[in-house]
Amino acid sequence: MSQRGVIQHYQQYLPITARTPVLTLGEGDTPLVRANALSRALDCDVYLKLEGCNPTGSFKDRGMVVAMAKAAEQGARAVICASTGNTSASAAAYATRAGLKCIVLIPSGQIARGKLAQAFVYGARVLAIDGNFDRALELTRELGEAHNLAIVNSINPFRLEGQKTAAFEIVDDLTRAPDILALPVGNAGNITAYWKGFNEYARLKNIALPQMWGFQAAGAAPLVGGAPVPNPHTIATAIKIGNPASWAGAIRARDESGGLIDAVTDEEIGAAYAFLAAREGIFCEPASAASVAGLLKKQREGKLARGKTIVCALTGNGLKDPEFALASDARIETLPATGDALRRALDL
Ligand code: AN7
Repeated sequence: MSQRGVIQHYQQYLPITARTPVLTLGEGDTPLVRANALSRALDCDVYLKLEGCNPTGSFKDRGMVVAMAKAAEQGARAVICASTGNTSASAAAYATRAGLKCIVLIPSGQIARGKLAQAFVYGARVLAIDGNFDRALELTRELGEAHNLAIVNSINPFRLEGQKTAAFEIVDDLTRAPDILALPVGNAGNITAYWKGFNEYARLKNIALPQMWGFQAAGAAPLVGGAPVPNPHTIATAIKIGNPASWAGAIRARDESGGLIDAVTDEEIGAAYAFLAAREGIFCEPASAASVAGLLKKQREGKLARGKTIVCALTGNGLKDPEFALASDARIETLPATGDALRRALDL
């Protein structure tokens, strides 16, 4: 039993009591891998935090395990969440683990297929609404409060408590904080949680704090524009969010760290996604590539100094969204089943 999971590993830093069930699916302890090609491209020392290696394939599992354990501890009968996909996959898995019913509200037709498959297979009640994520979150708040359902979106503070552990792991691996932590920003729970984690660890371990660099998709960039976006649009469906719940937390992380929140276009996201897969051997989902797209943009603008130590949070696994992968570059050659045909095709 090598895998302890977030609750057991980090209980001293989490609001865990003797009555909290020690749930785990083996979340956390994800790889921090050096990105050699990206380091050369940026003239920096760049590492990728592979959050797609979590049990349901995204960073959400770190916070979900804590939120679900607390919901079980507090005697919830069911949990509810709104989701652009990853939260629903994680909630469905951990609810099953905790023996709770799970209700998921998703924007109809706007969820990557892999995530939808997960929510169904883990046994959640999946309801698609004729509206976007922001509306689904409003409805989640309404139903959760009125009917005593535990809300497991990142407005649940236990989610952020669990998610902050990614910052701890990065500091433990590097023996310091990076100069810059780059990540995609949607509902802004993750940037808020990372900043909390770095600050707590800084007090305990006397380390310097990183700058927080958050990146939103250009068609869904309320934090960059300074106002909610009523009809957000982007290929990166995970971060297609127009009115982030943790707005204030994101602004605080940006300002207190001397960092920035900027926008990247869908084209820039697609290029970074392809770069990571073809040059680094790392398959993340489109939203995750926004962090790398942002770094490449800043470097082009001359706003990234050389020699920095950078960690990019790659928040979700590329297998979540096979349609995006195949739509962008599907060139499958079909050949006769003979050695000669293969030799001709391969110039052997
Ligand atoms: C891969 O699943 O909001 O800024 O409902 O799935 O903490 O919202 C997902 C968000 C980045 C943004 N990368 O994180 C949901 C959901 C991936 C994501 C984000 C999400 P936040």
